[in-house]
Amino acid sequence: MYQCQICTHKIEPFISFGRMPIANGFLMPDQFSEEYFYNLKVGFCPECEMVQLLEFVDREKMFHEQYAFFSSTSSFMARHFGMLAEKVKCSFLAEVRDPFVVEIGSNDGILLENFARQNIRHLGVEPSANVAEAAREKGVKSICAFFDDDIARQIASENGRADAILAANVMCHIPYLHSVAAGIKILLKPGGMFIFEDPYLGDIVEKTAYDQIYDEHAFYFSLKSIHNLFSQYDLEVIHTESYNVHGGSMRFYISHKGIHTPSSSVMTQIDKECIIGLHQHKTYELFRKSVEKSRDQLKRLLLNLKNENRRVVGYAATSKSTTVTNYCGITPDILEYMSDTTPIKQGKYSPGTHIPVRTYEEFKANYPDYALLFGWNHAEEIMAKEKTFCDRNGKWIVYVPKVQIIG
Ligand code: DWN
Ligand code: SAH
Repeated sequence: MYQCQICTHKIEPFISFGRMPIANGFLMPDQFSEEYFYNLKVGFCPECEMVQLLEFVDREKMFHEQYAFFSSTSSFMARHFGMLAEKVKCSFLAEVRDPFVVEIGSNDGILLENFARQNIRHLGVEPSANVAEAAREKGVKSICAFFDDDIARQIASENGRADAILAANVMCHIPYLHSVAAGIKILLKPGGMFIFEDPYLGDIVEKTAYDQIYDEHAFYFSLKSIHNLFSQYDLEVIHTESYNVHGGSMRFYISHKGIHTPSSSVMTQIDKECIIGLHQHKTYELFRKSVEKSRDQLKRLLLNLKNENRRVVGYAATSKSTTVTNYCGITPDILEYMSDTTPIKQGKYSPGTHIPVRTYEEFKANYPDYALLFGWNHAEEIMAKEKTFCDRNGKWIVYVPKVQIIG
């Protein structure tokens, strides 16, 4: 029996992807024999409505001094975070003397650099030492730590409380969310705002975006599950916004209870969640069926191309690709290599399936017949820069929201 991480109620499991390696555990051949695996399974808590992993990987195995994901690899995301920073400055910092901004999971400083440039007091909390160092090199103050209530207390006593606490694509990575919520309660000024965004459960379900499910993503949030958690700490969701980044994300604005009147977005979103059935187990059973269908279609398509002797390579060695390659059985005989712009991944091999990861220059120098778009969430950015690939008859294979060939 599995217990909910949030409310301890019994969880209803609904999908299992089998044995999985660490999503960002790109490795060298001499490490293959010691590769770490766990069981990737997901369940729904009928009590507090949190969708969550059933088995967790130790955080130190995922977030360390060789973390492979650098946020600044997407120029679209840099622009997205630039706009978030402007919004925070105008809406929440403009009236404050000497404001202070904290970011949880600040990675290479992609968001905080927008505050650092204007000498706005800030602090990033980032446990992966290599990306934290990249942020420092940009002038972004960063401490190397996992955020929790102890760190929150320490930051508040050394710097005072924060006017804004920001967190992008990190809250869903933290299994011990009670400690995080307690930390927000301690660190946030009475009139301050906690703003976080993560891939949204409604989008994952509606688009069959099953590759958002991997070790780092402990939770898949709905507004209802977020409300149920934070209300226990006298914190309330006062506004939500949807964005199309990372395949569909929800931004939550949270303040101390009773300070702001919630906007109409909150009730509207709760109603929408009811309509799409995020509160019902049967929605997740249907999701599982769609995932299995998607896997079978992608596998069939790739095997057909292999039989026709077509060259197929992966485009972007994303964390998400680890779920797809391992779950669908995509091996080096099917996929020649994966192209990626991140130096730390290049020359290594994909977790579990051991497909070589090569440079982007290699892709450009010798275009394949097909590119399997593992970075489908960046499709607009990627397709805009890959016009020559299409002009030379190259085709894209995408699998979200459905398996299809484009071009
Ligand atoms: O939640 C998470 C999100 C925010 O980022 C983390 N757990 C880890 C990571 O997930 P991901 O690896 O699936 O992220 P992306 O942003 O979908 O993919 C990034 C990878 O794609 C990088 O290795 C760089 C690569 N890439 C590329 O090769 N060419 C990306 C772009 C935009 C490109 O043009
Ligand atoms: N905010 C960035 C990075 C997201 S990747 C973006 O949106 O692109 C998730 C990041 O959270 C990683 O850099 C990881 O090291 C960090 N992280 C994981 N657990 C954390 C925790 N408990 N506290 C703070 N950061 C954490």
